Amino acid sequence: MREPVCAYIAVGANVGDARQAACNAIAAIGRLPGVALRRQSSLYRTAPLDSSGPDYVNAVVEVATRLTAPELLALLQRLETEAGRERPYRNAPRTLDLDLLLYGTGRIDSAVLVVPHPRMRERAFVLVPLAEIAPSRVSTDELARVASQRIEALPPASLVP
Ligand code: A4P
Ligand code: MG
Repeated sequence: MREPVCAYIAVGANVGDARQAACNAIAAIGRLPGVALRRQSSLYRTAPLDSSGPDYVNAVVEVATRLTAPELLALLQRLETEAGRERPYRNAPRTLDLDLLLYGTGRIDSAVLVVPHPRMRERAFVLVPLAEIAPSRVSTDELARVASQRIEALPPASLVP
């Protein structure tokens, strides 16, 4: 059987109850066959970047998986659809966006999957939560380059009245 691979997934939502959608998505990722949830970042409130609508809720999770990257992407896309995701146009506001950021040390460049995610290093909403759970994967220079993008950690749900 294939050895498990460490992968990182970005979770984003900005339509409806985005916080609940992100929490539900993280729980659902942990239930996927062939996927074990290893770490999850805090939830962050972030300003839309190249996108419209309300603030996003973003997070990053680390998983160990025996799935191939295309198999994992297919299951993530199924979770997006189950969460009511519609795709009227690129970067439209979304109930749930699940992007595969890193898959081991693998590099993939196919028509349907590019890994590492090509825009992840430009985005505070990816780099800040990734640095929280995998500090060795993000440099301080990279964090400095996105420091002007608005992002704030949300308090744990149990502290919200
Ligand atoms: N695809 C290729 N590589 C990947 C990958 N590594 N992970 C393909 C996931 N999908 C990948 O994605 C379009 C196609 O990309 C998929 O069919 C898949 O085969 P999509 O999710 O259907 O469409 P999208 O969301 O419009 O594109 P994408 O690439 O996810 O958008 P971005 O560039 O990730 O931007 N601002 C804040 N604050 N927070 C956000 O979360 N998200 C975006 C989405 C823009 N602004 C944001 C946020
Ligand atoms: Mg996406």
